[in-house]
Amino acid sequence: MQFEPVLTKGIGKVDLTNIDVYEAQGGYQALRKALTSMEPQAIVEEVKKANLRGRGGAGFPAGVKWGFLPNDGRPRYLTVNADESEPGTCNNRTLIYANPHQLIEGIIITAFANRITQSFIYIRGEFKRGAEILMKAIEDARKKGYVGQNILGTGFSQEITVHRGASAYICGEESALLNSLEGRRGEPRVKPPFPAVVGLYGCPTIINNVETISNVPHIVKNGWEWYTKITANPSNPKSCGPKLFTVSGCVQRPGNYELPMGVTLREVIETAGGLRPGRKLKAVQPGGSSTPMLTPEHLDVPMDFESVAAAGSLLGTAAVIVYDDTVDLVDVALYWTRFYSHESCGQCTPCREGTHWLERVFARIKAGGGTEGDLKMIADMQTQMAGTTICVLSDAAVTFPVSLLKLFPEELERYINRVKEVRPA
Ligand code: L3W
Ligand code: SF4
Repeated sequence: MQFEPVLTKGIGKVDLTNIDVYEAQGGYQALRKALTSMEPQAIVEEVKKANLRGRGGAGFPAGVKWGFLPNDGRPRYLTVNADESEPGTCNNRTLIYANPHQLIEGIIITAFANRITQSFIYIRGEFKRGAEILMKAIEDARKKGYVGQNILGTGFSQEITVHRGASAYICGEESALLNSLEGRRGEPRVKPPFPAVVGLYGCPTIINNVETISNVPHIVKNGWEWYTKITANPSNPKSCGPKLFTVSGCVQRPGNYELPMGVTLREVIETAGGLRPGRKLKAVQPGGSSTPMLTPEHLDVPMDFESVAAAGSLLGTAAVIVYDDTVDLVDVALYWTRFYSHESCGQCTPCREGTHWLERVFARIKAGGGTEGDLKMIADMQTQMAGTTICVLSDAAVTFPVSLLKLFPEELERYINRVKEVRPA
Protein backbone atom coordinates (compact mmCIF):
# COMPACT_ATOMS: atom_id res chain seq x y z
CA MET A 1 0.00 0.00 0.00
CA GLN A 2 1.11 3.59 -0.64
CA PHE A 3 2.25 5.19 2.61
CA GLU A 4 4.85 7.83 3.36
CA PRO A 5 6.91 6.43 6.25
CA VAL A 6 7.37 8.61 9.31
CA LEU A 7 9.46 6.65 11.82
CA THR A 8 11.54 4.77 9.26
CA LYS A 9 11.91 7.55 6.69
CA GLY A 10 15.40 7.46 5.22
CA ILE A 11 16.30 4.09 6.77
CA GLY A 12 18.16 1.99 4.22
CA LYS A 13 18.79 5.06 2.06
CA VAL A 14 20.87 7.37 4.24
CA ASP A 15 22.92 6.88 7.41
CA LEU A 16 20.70 8.35 10.10
CA THR A 17 23.14 7.35 12.83
CA ASN A 18 25.18 10.32 11.54
CA ILE A 19 23.79 13.36 13.36
CA ASP A 20 24.45 15.68 10.41
CA VAL A 21 22.38 13.42 8.13
CA TYR A 22 19.61 13.26 10.74
CA GLU A 23 19.59 17.06 11.00
CA ALA A 24 19.54 17.42 7.22
CA GLN A 25 16.34 15.34 7.23
CA GLY A 26 14.71 17.80 9.66
CA GLY A 27 16.01 16.13 12.82
CA TYR A 28 16.19 18.09 16.09
CA GLN A 29 13.83 20.76 14.71
CA ALA A 30 11.06 19.48 16.96
CA LEU A 31 13.41 19.71 19.94
CA ARG A 32 14.24 23.31 19.06
CA LYS A 33 10.54 24.11 18.64
CA ALA A 34 9.58 22.44 21.94
CA LEU A 35 12.30 23.98 24.08
CA THR A 36 12.23 27.48 22.63
CA SER A 37 8.56 28.08 21.89
CA MET A 38 6.36 25.66 23.88
CA GLU A 39 5.39 25.38 27.51
CA PRO A 40 5.92 21.88 28.98
CA GLN A 41 2.20 21.45 29.69
CA ALA A 42 1.37 22.40 26.09
CA ILE A 43 3.52 19.48 24.88
CA VAL A 44 1.71 17.07 27.20
CA GLU A 45 -1.62 18.36 25.86
CA GLU A 46 -0.41 18.00 22.26
CA VAL A 47 0.52 14.35 22.87
CA LYS A 48 -2.81 13.72 24.62
CA LYS A 49 -4.75 15.21 21.70
CA ALA A 50 -2.66 13.22 19.23
CA ASN A 51 -3.87 10.15 21.12
CA LEU A 52 -0.44 8.55 21.07
CA ARG A 53 -1.03 5.05 22.42
CA GLY A 54 1.82 3.11 24.05
CA ARG A 55 3.47 0.83 21.53
CA GLY A 56 4.89 -1.66 24.07
CA GLY A 57 1.83 -3.90 24.08
CA ALA A 58 -0.88 -2.39 26.25
CA GLY A 59 -1.73 0.67 24.14
CA PHE A 60 -2.12 2.94 27.17
CA PRO A 61 -2.37 6.64 26.11
CA ALA A 62 1.09 8.19 26.62
CA GLY A 63 -0.12 11.72 27.40
CA VAL A 64 -2.54 10.38 30.03
CA LYS A 65 0.27 8.39 31.63
CA TRP A 66 2.41 11.53 31.76
CA GLY A 67 -0.48 13.35 33.42
CA PHE A 68 -0.36 10.88 36.36
CA LEU A 69 2.99 12.22 37.63
CA PRO A 70 2.36 13.83 41.01
CA ASN A 71 3.66 17.34 41.62
CA ASP A 72 5.12 16.75 45.06
CA GLY A 73 8.70 17.93 44.74
CA ARG A 74 10.26 14.46 44.39
CA PRO A 75 12.69 13.96 41.49
CA ARG A 76 11.06 12.48 38.38
CA TYR A 77 12.62 10.04 35.94
CA LEU A 78 12.00 8.93 32.39
CA THR A 79 12.86 5.34 31.51
CA VAL A 80 12.72 4.09 27.96
CA ASN A 81 11.87 0.42 27.73
CA ALA A 82 14.22 -0.99 25.09
CA ASP A 83 14.25 -4.49 26.58
CA GLU A 84 12.50 -5.75 23.49
CA SER A 85 11.98 -9.46 24.10
CA GLU A 86 8.44 -10.35 23.09
CA PRO A 87 8.93 -13.23 20.63
CA GLY A 88 8.30 -12.06 17.09
CA THR A 89 9.01 -8.41 17.93
CA CYS A 90 12.00 -6.48 16.60
CA ASN A 91 10.81 -3.00 15.73
CA ASN A 92 12.65 -1.33 18.63
CA ARG A 93 15.82 -2.91 17.32
CA THR A 94 15.42 -1.23 13.93
CA LEU A 95 14.56 2.13 15.46
CA ILE A 96 17.60 2.00 17.75
CA TYR A 97 20.13 0.65 15.25
CA ALA A 98 19.03 2.75 12.27
CA ASN A 99 17.53 5.94 13.74
CA PRO A 100 18.92 6.53 17.27
CA HIS A 101 18.65 10.33 17.16
CA GLN A 102 14.89 10.16 16.63
CA LEU A 103 14.66 8.33 19.96
CA ILE A 104 17.08 10.73 21.68
CA GLU A 105 15.14 13.73 20.37
CA GLY A 106 11.92 12.15 21.65
CA ILE A 107 13.48 11.53 25.06
CA ILE A 108 14.63 15.13 25.48
CA ILE A 109 11.24 16.53 24.45
CA THR A 110 9.39 14.08 26.74
CA ALA A 111 11.74 14.95 29.61
CA PHE A 112 11.25 18.67 29.03
CA ALA A 113 7.46 18.24 28.88
CA ASN A 114 7.48 16.42 32.20
CA ARG A 115 10.21 18.47 33.95
CA ILE A 116 12.62 15.56 34.14
CA THR A 117 16.39 16.03 34.11
CA GLN A 118 17.58 12.39 34.13
CA SER A 119 16.50 9.72 31.68
CA PHE A 120 17.50 6.10 31.25
CA ILE A 121 17.37 3.76 28.28
CA TYR A 122 17.12 0.18 29.53
CA ILE A 123 18.28 -1.90 26.58
CA ARG A 124 18.24 -5.68 26.34
CA GLY A 125 21.59 -7.37 26.83
CA GLU A 126 21.73 -8.88 23.37
CA PHE A 127 21.52 -5.42 21.76
CA LYS A 128 25.20 -4.73 22.53
CA ARG A 129 25.75 -2.92 19.28
CA GLY A 130 22.51 -0.99 19.82
CA ALA A 131 23.81 0.23 23.19
CA GLU A 132 27.04 1.36 21.52
CA ILE A 133 25.12 3.16 18.77
CA LEU A 134 22.99 4.95 21.37
CA MET A 135 25.97 5.99 23.50
CA LYS A 136 27.75 7.43 20.49
CA ALA A 137 24.58 9.20 19.36
CA ILE A 138 24.14 10.74 22.83
CA GLU A 139 27.72 12.04 22.75
CA ASP A 140 27.23 13.44 19.22
CA ALA A 141 24.03 15.15 20.43
CA ARG A 142 25.92 16.53 23.44
CA LYS A 143 28.54 18.10 21.14
CA LYS A 144 25.72 19.86 19.27
CA GLY A 145 24.22 21.19 22.52
CA TYR A 146 21.12 18.93 22.50
CA VAL A 147 22.09 16.90 25.58
CA GLY A 148 23.70 18.03 28.84
CA GLN A 149 23.53 21.35 30.66
CA ASN A 150 21.56 24.36 29.44
CA ILE A 151 20.32 22.81 26.18
CA LEU A 152 20.20 25.39 23.36
CA GLY A 153 20.69 28.10 26.00
CA THR A 154 17.18 27.50 27.38
CA GLY A 155 18.26 26.61 30.91
CA PHE A 156 16.85 23.07 30.54
CA SER A 157 19.32 20.24 31.24
CA GLN A 158 19.11 16.56 30.41
CA GLU A 159 21.34 13.54 31.00
CA ILE A 160 20.61 10.20 29.32
CA THR A 161 22.11 6.99 30.70
CA VAL A 162 22.14 3.77 28.68
CA HIS A 163 21.80 0.68 30.86
CA ARG A 164 22.18 -2.83 29.44
CA GLY A 165 19.95 -5.59 30.78
CA ALA A 166 21.05 -9.19 31.17
CA SER A 167 18.69 -10.90 28.73
CA ALA A 168 15.71 -11.75 30.92
CA TYR A 169 12.29 -11.42 29.24
CA ILE A 170 10.66 -10.43 32.51
CA CYS A 171 12.78 -7.26 32.72
CA GLY A 172 10.61 -5.89 29.89
CA GLU A 173 7.76 -5.77 32.43
CA GLU A 174 7.98 -2.19 33.63
CA SER A 175 8.32 -2.74 37.38
CA ALA A 176 10.82 -5.61 36.96
CA LEU A 177 12.78 -3.26 34.71
CA LEU A 178 12.85 -0.66 37.48
CA ASN A 179 14.07 -3.21 40.02
CA SER A 180 16.78 -4.31 37.61
CA LEU A 181 17.81 -0.71 36.97
CA GLU A 182 18.10 -0.19 40.74
CA GLY A 183 20.43 -3.21 40.93
CA ARG A 184 17.86 -5.58 42.43
CA ARG A 185 16.52 -8.88 41.07
CA GLY A 186 14.42 -8.29 37.97
CA GLU A 187 11.11 -9.26 39.57
CA PRO A 188 7.81 -7.46 38.93
CA ARG A 189 6.35 -5.35 41.73
CA VAL A 190 2.73 -5.44 42.85
CA LYS A 191 0.75 -2.65 41.13
CA PRO A 192 -0.68 -0.25 42.20
CA PRO A 193 1.22 1.85 43.01
CA PHE A 194 2.06 2.39 39.35
CA PRO A 195 5.51 3.65 38.36
CA ALA A 196 4.04 7.07 37.57
CA VAL A 197 3.59 7.50 41.33
CA VAL A 198 6.20 5.17 42.88
CA GLY A 199 8.79 4.22 40.29
CA LEU A 200 12.57 4.37 40.09
CA TYR A 201 14.14 4.88 43.55
CA GLY A 202 10.59 5.36 44.85
CA CYS A 203 10.09 8.45 42.69
CA PRO A 204 7.54 9.28 39.97
CA THR A 205 8.69 7.63 36.75
CA ILE A 206 7.48 7.54 33.18
CA ILE A 207 8.17 4.32 31.30
CA ASN A 208 7.50 4.24 27.59
CA ASN A 209 8.53 1.95 24.78
CA VAL A 210 11.15 3.01 22.18
CA GLU A 211 8.56 3.25 19.41
CA THR A 212 6.24 5.39 21.58
CA ILE A 213 8.96 7.93 22.33
CA SER A 214 10.16 7.89 18.70
CA ASN A 215 6.72 9.27 17.71
CA VAL A 216 7.01 12.32 19.96
CA PRO A 217 9.24 14.56 17.75
CA HIS A 218 6.85 14.07 14.81
CA ILE A 219 3.80 15.05 16.88
CA VAL A 220 5.54 18.16 18.19
CA LYS A 221 6.83 19.13 14.75
CA ASN A 222 3.64 18.50 12.76
CA GLY A 223 0.88 18.89 15.36
CA TRP A 224 -1.74 16.54 16.78
CA GLU A 225 -4.22 17.03 13.92
CA TRP A 226 -1.67 15.79 11.38
CA TYR A 227 -0.98 12.78 13.59
CA THR A 228 -4.61 11.76 14.08
CA LYS A 229 -5.10 11.71 10.32
CA ILE A 230 -2.54 8.92 9.95
CA THR A 231 -4.87 5.95 9.87
CA ALA A 232 -6.24 3.42 7.44
CA ASN A 233 -9.39 3.05 9.53
CA PRO A 234 -10.81 6.54 10.12
CA SER A 235 -13.96 5.03 11.60
CA ASN A 236 -11.92 4.30 14.74
CA PRO A 237 -10.44 7.56 16.05
CA LYS A 238 -9.10 5.81 19.17
CA SER A 239 -6.06 4.33 17.37
CA CYS A 240 -3.93 6.34 14.95
CA GLY A 241 -0.40 7.12 13.86
CA PRO A 242 2.34 5.20 12.09
CA LYS A 243 2.96 1.66 13.32
CA LEU A 244 5.84 -0.71 12.78
CA PHE A 245 4.59 -4.23 12.12
CA THR A 246 7.14 -6.99 12.59
CA VAL A 247 5.98 -9.77 10.28
CA SER A 248 7.48 -13.22 10.78
CA GLY A 249 6.69 -16.86 10.14
CA CYS A 250 5.32 -18.17 6.86
CA VAL A 251 5.62 -15.07 4.66
CA GLN A 252 7.94 -14.49 1.74
CA ARG A 253 9.62 -11.33 3.07
CA PRO A 254 9.66 -11.33 6.88
CA GLY A 255 10.68 -8.01 8.41
CA ASN A 256 9.60 -4.68 9.85
CA TYR A 257 7.07 -2.68 7.85
CA GLU A 258 5.85 0.78 8.73
CA LEU A 259 2.16 1.17 7.89
CA PRO A 260 -0.67 3.33 9.19
CA MET A 261 -2.62 2.07 12.16
CA GLY A 262 -5.84 0.39 11.01
CA VAL A 263 -4.41 -1.27 7.91
CA THR A 264 -6.01 -4.68 7.47
CA LEU A 265 -4.31 -7.89 8.47
CA ARG A 266 -4.47 -8.91 4.82
CA GLU A 267 -2.51 -5.83 3.76
CA VAL A 268 0.12 -6.43 6.41
CA ILE A 269 0.67 -9.98 5.19
CA GLU A 270 0.70 -8.87 1.54
CA THR A 271 3.23 -6.15 2.33
CA ALA A 272 5.49 -8.88 3.69
CA GLY A 273 5.26 -10.70 0.35
CA GLY A 274 2.26 -12.86 1.18
CA LEU A 275 2.34 -16.58 1.77
CA ARG A 276 4.62 -18.91 -0.17
CA PRO A 277 3.10 -20.09 -3.46
CA GLY A 278 0.50 -22.80 -3.01
CA ARG A 279 0.20 -22.43 0.73
CA LYS A 280 -2.96 -21.64 2.71
CA LEU A 281 -3.20 -19.44 5.78
CA LYS A 282 -3.91 -21.36 8.94
CA ALA A 283 -3.62 -18.77 11.72
CA VAL A 284 -1.94 -15.53 12.80
CA GLN A 285 -0.84 -14.19 16.15
CA PRO A 286 -1.30 -10.45 15.61
CA GLY A 287 0.70 -9.06 18.53
CA GLY A 288 3.41 -11.48 19.60
CA SER A 289 3.50 -14.80 21.41
CA SER A 290 1.24 -13.45 24.18
CA THR A 291 -1.76 -12.89 21.91
CA PRO A 292 -4.59 -15.27 20.89
CA MET A 293 -4.65 -16.49 17.29
CA LEU A 294 -6.77 -15.01 14.54
CA THR A 295 -7.91 -17.15 11.59
CA PRO A 296 -8.41 -16.53 7.83
CA GLU A 297 -11.88 -15.11 8.46
CA HIS A 298 -10.13 -12.20 10.22
CA LEU A 299 -8.02 -11.13 7.24
CA ASP A 300 -10.04 -7.93 6.81
CA VAL A 301 -9.79 -6.91 10.46
CA PRO A 302 -8.15 -3.47 10.80
CA MET A 303 -4.94 -3.70 12.77
CA ASP A 304 -5.73 -1.21 15.51
CA PHE A 305 -6.16 -1.76 19.24
CA GLU A 306 -9.97 -1.79 19.28
CA SER A 307 -10.60 -3.79 16.09
CA VAL A 308 -8.15 -6.56 16.98
CA ALA A 309 -9.66 -6.76 20.47
CA ALA A 310 -13.15 -7.01 18.96
CA ALA A 311 -11.91 -9.91 16.83
CA GLY A 312 -10.83 -11.75 19.98
CA SER A 313 -7.13 -10.99 20.18
CA LEU A 314 -4.76 -8.10 20.99
CA LEU A 315 -2.66 -5.79 18.86
CA GLY A 316 0.11 -6.16 21.48
CA THR A 317 3.45 -5.20 19.95
CA ALA A 318 2.07 -5.70 16.40
CA ALA A 319 4.39 -8.66 15.97
CA VAL A 320 2.40 -10.49 13.31
CA ILE A 321 3.35 -14.17 13.38
CA VAL A 322 1.93 -16.05 10.39
CA TYR A 323 1.27 -19.80 10.32
CA ASP A 324 0.43 -21.56 7.07
CA ASP A 325 -1.00 -25.05 6.52
CA THR A 326 2.42 -26.69 6.92
CA VAL A 327 2.73 -25.62 10.56
CA ASP A 328 1.99 -28.02 13.38
CA LEU A 329 0.48 -25.74 16.03
CA VAL A 330 1.26 -28.27 18.76
CA ASP A 331 4.95 -27.65 17.98
CA VAL A 332 4.29 -23.93 18.36
CA ALA A 333 2.53 -24.50 21.70
CA LEU A 334 5.47 -26.54 22.97
CA TYR A 335 7.87 -23.84 21.83
CA TRP A 336 5.94 -21.01 23.55
CA THR A 337 5.30 -22.93 26.77
CA ARG A 338 9.01 -23.75 26.98
CA PHE A 339 9.80 -20.08 26.54
CA TYR A 340 7.45 -18.94 29.30
CA SER A 341 8.51 -21.60 31.76
CA HIS A 342 12.12 -20.54 31.21
CA GLU A 343 11.29 -16.85 31.66
CA SER A 344 8.94 -17.02 34.70
CA CYS A 345 10.61 -15.18 37.58
CA GLY A 346 9.13 -17.68 40.05
CA GLN A 347 7.52 -15.27 42.52
CA CYS A 348 3.93 -16.50 42.02
CA THR A 349 2.95 -20.14 42.44
CA PRO A 350 0.40 -20.29 39.56
CA CYS A 351 3.02 -18.99 37.15
CA ARG A 352 6.09 -20.77 38.51
CA GLU A 353 4.31 -24.13 38.65
CA GLY A 354 1.80 -23.57 35.84
CA THR A 355 4.32 -22.66 33.17
CA HIS A 356 6.40 -25.78 33.90
CA TRP A 357 3.26 -27.88 34.01
CA LEU A 358 2.11 -26.59 30.63
CA GLU A 359 5.49 -27.30 29.12
CA ARG A 360 5.41 -30.85 30.42
CA VAL A 361 1.85 -31.41 29.18
CA PHE A 362 2.74 -30.28 25.65
CA ALA A 363 5.97 -32.27 25.63
CA ARG A 364 3.94 -35.35 26.60
CA ILE A 365 1.25 -34.69 24.00
CA LYS A 366 3.89 -34.18 21.33
CA ALA A 367 5.65 -37.39 22.36
CA GLY A 368 2.40 -39.33 21.91
CA GLY A 369 1.54 -39.71 25.61
CA GLY A 370 -1.33 -37.21 25.77
CA THR A 371 -4.81 -38.12 27.03
CA GLU A 372 -8.32 -36.63 26.71
CA GLY A 373 -7.85 -35.39 30.28
CA ASP A 374 -4.99 -33.16 29.10
CA LEU A 375 -7.42 -31.16 26.98
CA LYS A 376 -9.62 -30.42 29.98
CA MET A 377 -6.55 -29.61 32.01
CA ILE A 378 -5.38 -27.00 29.49
CA ALA A 379 -8.75 -25.29 29.83
CA ASP A 380 -8.55 -25.48 33.64
CA MET A 381 -5.06 -24.01 33.60
CA GLN A 382 -6.48 -20.76 32.30
CA THR A 383 -8.65 -20.39 35.40
CA GLN A 384 -5.64 -21.16 37.58
CA MET A 385 -3.08 -19.00 35.83
CA ALA A 386 -4.82 -15.96 34.33
CA GLY A 387 -5.51 -12.96 36.53
CA THR A 388 -4.07 -14.61 39.63
CA THR A 389 -0.50 -13.33 39.65
CA ILE A 390 1.66 -10.24 40.10
CA CYS A 391 2.22 -9.64 36.39
CA VAL A 392 0.70 -10.85 33.13
CA LEU A 393 3.42 -13.33 32.17
CA SER A 394 1.25 -16.06 33.65
CA ASP A 395 -1.75 -14.96 31.55
CA ALA A 396 0.50 -14.78 28.48
CA ALA A 397 1.81 -18.30 29.02
CA VAL A 398 -1.62 -19.87 28.93
CA THR A 399 -2.95 -17.73 26.06
CA PHE A 400 -1.66 -19.78 23.12
CA PRO A 401 -2.58 -23.19 24.60
CA VAL A 402 -6.15 -22.01 25.24
CA SER A 403 -6.37 -20.39 21.80
CA LEU A 404 -5.18 -23.67 20.26
CA LEU A 405 -7.73 -25.68 22.19
CA LYS A 406 -10.54 -23.30 21.24
CA LEU A 407 -9.73 -22.81 17.55
CA PHE A 408 -7.88 -25.97 16.53
CA PRO A 409 -8.86 -28.79 18.93
CA GLU A 410 -8.32 -31.29 16.09
CA GLU A 411 -4.59 -30.48 16.07
CA LEU A 412 -4.36 -31.66 19.67
CA GLU A 413 -6.77 -34.55 19.21
CA ARG A 414 -4.67 -35.79 16.30
CA TYR A 415 -1.87 -36.61 18.75
CA ILE A 416 -4.20 -38.10 21.31
CA ASN A 417 -5.86 -40.29 18.71
CA ARG A 418 -2.41 -41.37 17.60
CA VAL A 419 -1.81 -42.75 21.10
CA LYS A 420 -4.98 -44.82 20.82
CA GLU A 421 -3.73 -46.18 17.51
CA VAL A 422 -0.41 -47.34 18.92
CA ARG A 423 -1.93 -48.62 22.16
CA PRO A 424 -4.43 -51.27 21.09
CA ALA A 425 -7.21 -51.88 23.61
C1 L3W B 1 -0.82 5.05 36.38
C2 L3W B 1 -2.89 3.95 36.46
N1 L3W B 1 -0.34 4.30 35.35
C3 L3W B 1 -2.05 1.68 33.80
C4 L3W B 1 0.25 2.33 33.07
C5 L3W B 1 1.12 1.17 33.51
C6 L3W B 1 1.81 0.82 32.17
C7 L3W B 1 0.74 1.12 31.14
C8 L3W B 1 -0.01 -0.09 30.67
O1 L3W B 1 1.85 -4.79 29.81
C9 L3W B 1 1.32 -5.66 27.64
C10 L3W B 1 1.09 -6.98 28.33
C11 L3W B 1 2.01 -7.93 27.56
N2 L3W B 1 -2.05 4.91 36.92
C12 L3W B 1 -2.44 3.12 35.39
C13 L3W B 1 -1.14 3.35 34.88
N3 L3W B 1 -0.96 2.45 33.90
N4 L3W B 1 -2.98 2.08 34.69
O2 L3W B 1 -0.13 2.05 31.75
O3 L3W B 1 -0.33 -0.89 31.75
P1 L3W B 1 -0.78 -2.40 31.65
O4 L3W B 1 -0.77 -2.92 33.03
O5 L3W B 1 -2.07 -2.45 30.91
O6 L3W B 1 0.28 -3.12 30.72
P2 L3W B 1 1.83 -3.59 30.87
O7 L3W B 1 2.10 -4.21 32.20
O8 L3W B 1 2.73 -2.49 30.44
C14 L3W B 1 2.15 -4.69 28.45
C15 L3W B 1 1.93 -7.33 26.19
O9 L3W B 1 2.02 -5.96 26.45
N5 L3W B 1 2.95 -7.80 25.28
C16 L3W B 1 4.30 -7.87 25.55
C17 L3W B 1 5.10 -6.84 25.55
C18 L3W B 1 6.53 -7.00 25.26
C19 L3W B 1 7.22 -5.96 24.75
C20 L3W B 1 8.51 -6.06 24.08
O10 L3W B 1 9.17 -7.05 24.05
N6 L3W B 1 8.89 -4.92 23.53
O11 L3W B 1 6.70 -4.76 24.80
C21 L3W B 1 2.53 -8.25 24.05
O12 L3W B 1 1.39 -8.36 23.73
O13 L3W B 1 1.60 -9.25 27.52
O14 L3W B 1 -0.27 -7.33 28.13
O15 L3W B 1 2.90 1.65 31.95
O16 L3W B 1 2.00 1.56 34.48
N7 L3W B 1 -4.09 3.81 37.00
FE1 SF4 C 1 7.05 -13.64 38.09
FE2 SF4 C 1 5.26 -15.09 36.73
FE3 SF4 C 1 4.54 -13.84 38.96
FE4 SF4 C 1 5.08 -12.42 36.75
S1 SF4 C 1 3.40 -13.89 37.02
S2 SF4 C 1 5.75 -11.98 38.84
S3 SF4 C 1 6.76 -13.69 35.90
S4 SF4 C 1 6.04 -15.53 38.77
